[in-house]
Amino acid sequence: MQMRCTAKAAAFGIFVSLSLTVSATASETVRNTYDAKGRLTNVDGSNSGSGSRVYSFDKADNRTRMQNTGAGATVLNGDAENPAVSNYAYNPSAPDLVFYGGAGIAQNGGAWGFPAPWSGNQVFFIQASGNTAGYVEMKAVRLTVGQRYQFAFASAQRPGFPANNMKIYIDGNLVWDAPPDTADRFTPHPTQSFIASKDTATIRFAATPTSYDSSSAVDAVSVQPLN
Ligand SMILES: [Ca+2]
Repeated sequence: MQMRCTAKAAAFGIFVSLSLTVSATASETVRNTYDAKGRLTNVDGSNSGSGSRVYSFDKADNRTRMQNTGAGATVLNGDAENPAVSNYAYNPSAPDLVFYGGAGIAQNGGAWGFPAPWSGNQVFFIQASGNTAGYVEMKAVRLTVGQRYQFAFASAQRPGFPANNMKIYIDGNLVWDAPPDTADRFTPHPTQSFIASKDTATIRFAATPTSYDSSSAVDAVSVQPLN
């Protein structure tokens, strides 16, 4: 835990701001800032998508407003790290994710034999066999309407199996239609850019149905605003 105090002389008095930095989770630090009266005025998250909350008060010290500022767009659970699975799991119960058919989460070093994850310790897998195919859906949130965005992801083939043509849809619109590049490593890719028409978007990574067993792995799904 880190504590930092600063004091500044102002024209009509002296105010003190106090910042407390605490580890909220293993991957995020949250900094709370208090004013001279001990009121919470700011909450800042370290993750790019966390943004800040700013609290305002009236003269009677009543909290009058909470404003979210600087909260960036993000893909919820887009790194396939939650929940942690043992080896692999088809259709796991996972926060903010929807799985269908032959799809799930695979652990690094597990039976699927995928190369090391692009990020973290787990990846998504989507599998086709018997002319059916699985998919995984995830949500992008905090999009700004009218802003142009681009999704990015990393993909890999399953070693020892034929490549599967992977399709990516954003709110039902096809933005990617190609197999992963290789089976020996993950390769990062951007998708086509798009202009947000609402503040959320659904991203689907789908295998293409095949009569034989073919699979792809996906990791590190992210969204970035473009200028
Ligand atoms: Ca991952």
